[in-house]
Amino acid sequence: MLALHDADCLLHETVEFIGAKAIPAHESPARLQAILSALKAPDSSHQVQELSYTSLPETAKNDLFTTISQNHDAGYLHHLQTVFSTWRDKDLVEADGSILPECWRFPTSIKDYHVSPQAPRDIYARAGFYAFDMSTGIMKTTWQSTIASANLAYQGVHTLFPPSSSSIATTTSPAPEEATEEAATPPPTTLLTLCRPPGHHCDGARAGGYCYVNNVAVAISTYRTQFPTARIAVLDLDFHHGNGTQELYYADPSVLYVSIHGEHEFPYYTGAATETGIGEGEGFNVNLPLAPESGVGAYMEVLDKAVREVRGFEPAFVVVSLGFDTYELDPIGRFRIATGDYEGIARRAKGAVPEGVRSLVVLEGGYVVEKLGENLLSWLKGWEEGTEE
Ligand code: OKP
Ligand code: ZN
Repeated sequence: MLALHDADCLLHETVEFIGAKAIPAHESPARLQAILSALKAPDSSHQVQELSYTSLPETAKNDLFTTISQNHDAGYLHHLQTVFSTWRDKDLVEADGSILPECWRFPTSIKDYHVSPQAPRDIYARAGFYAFDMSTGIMKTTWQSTIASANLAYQGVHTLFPPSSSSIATTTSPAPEEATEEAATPPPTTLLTLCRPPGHHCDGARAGGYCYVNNVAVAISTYRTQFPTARIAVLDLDFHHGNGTQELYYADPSVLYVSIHGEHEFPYYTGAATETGIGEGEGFNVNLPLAPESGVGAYMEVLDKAVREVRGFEPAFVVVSLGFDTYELDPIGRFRIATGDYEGIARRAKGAVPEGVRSLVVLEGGYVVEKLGENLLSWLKGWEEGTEE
C-alpha cells in the first residue's frame, strides 16, 4: 500500500503533564520512525512516498492554508504559527521549550452568562484560550510539523482523486512530457497518510490531545472542492474519542462520524452513545463506547455495528482515523488487542467501504513505539486483503 510521509513531521517533540509529572510526550518522533522502518524494510510490500511541504510552490501552500481555514478559526491558526516566537522574543520560553496553558476558558455557574469569546490580551492566558488540555505543547517546530502533517491529508486526497485542473501543485509534479503517461495510471483505491501530529481531538479553535489541525477535516474539505455534496463517512478506530472531528461535523448530515473508543476515557467529556448529532445532522453521529479492558471478541462485535452504520449510509468516500493505542500494552489506551488481531480487525473494517469507493487512512495515536511497526503491518495486511462490500 502507498503511504505518504514528510520528514518535517518528525520535528515536533514536546512535553505533557500526566498526573503530577511533566514528561516527554508519548506522542514522539520515535513513533513515526518506527512506522517508517517497518514500511521501508527490505521485505516490505509497501511504498513510502516522501513529500515536502516546505518545497511546495506558494500557490499550493496558499491553497492548503485556505483548506485548513475552512475548519479552524483565523485567530487560532495565527496563534499556532506565532506564539512560540512571540514568547521567545520576550525570553518567556527556552529555545527548546514548550508552551503549555495555565488557565482555560471556563463556564461560570451564572445562568445564561457566557464567557467572552474574545481572545484575552494577556499573553499567558491566550495559550489557555486556544487549548483544552496540557498534552498539547507548542514548541519551535510545532507549526512546521503540523502544516506538513495536514499537507499529507491534502495530497492524499489529490492522489486518490486527481484534480482535472493542473492548478493543484504537488511536490512530484511530472514534467509536461511525462504528464500524459502519469494520467494513464489509475489512482490507487486506498492510501495511508503518516500524519504526525495527529488531528482528531482538536476542534475549530482549540488544540488538545496532541492535535493542532484536524487532518481528517483537511481531507474532507479537500474532497469537497471536487465533490461538494457527496456523502463522506469517517470511521474512527483510535482508542480515544475524536471529539474534534465529531464537533466539526455534528450538524452536518453529509458527513457520518462513527467512533469506537474507550468508555470514560480521555477526552472524558465527549463520546457518549447519546451524542447523535444536532439539527440536520441528527442521526449522523454514532458513538460506540467500549469498556476498558475489552479484548478482541467484544471489539469485533462493536466493529460489526460500526461497519453496518457506515454501509447503511452509502458513502462516496471513506476516511479512517487509525490509532494503535487500542493495543494491549499501550501506556494510555486500555483495550486488550494483540498484534495478530489487527489483521482481522482491518479485514472486517474494510467491509465498511462500498465496492468501488476509495478510502483514505489517516494516522492518529498509538504509543508502544517498539510494536507500532508490527501492528501497522498486521493491520495493512487485513485492510489490503479485505474486500469492499
Ligand atoms: C491522543 B490520541 C491520560 C492522559 C491523556 C492525552 C491523550 C491524547 C491521545 N491519562 N493525555 O487520540 O491518541
Ligand atoms: Zn488515541
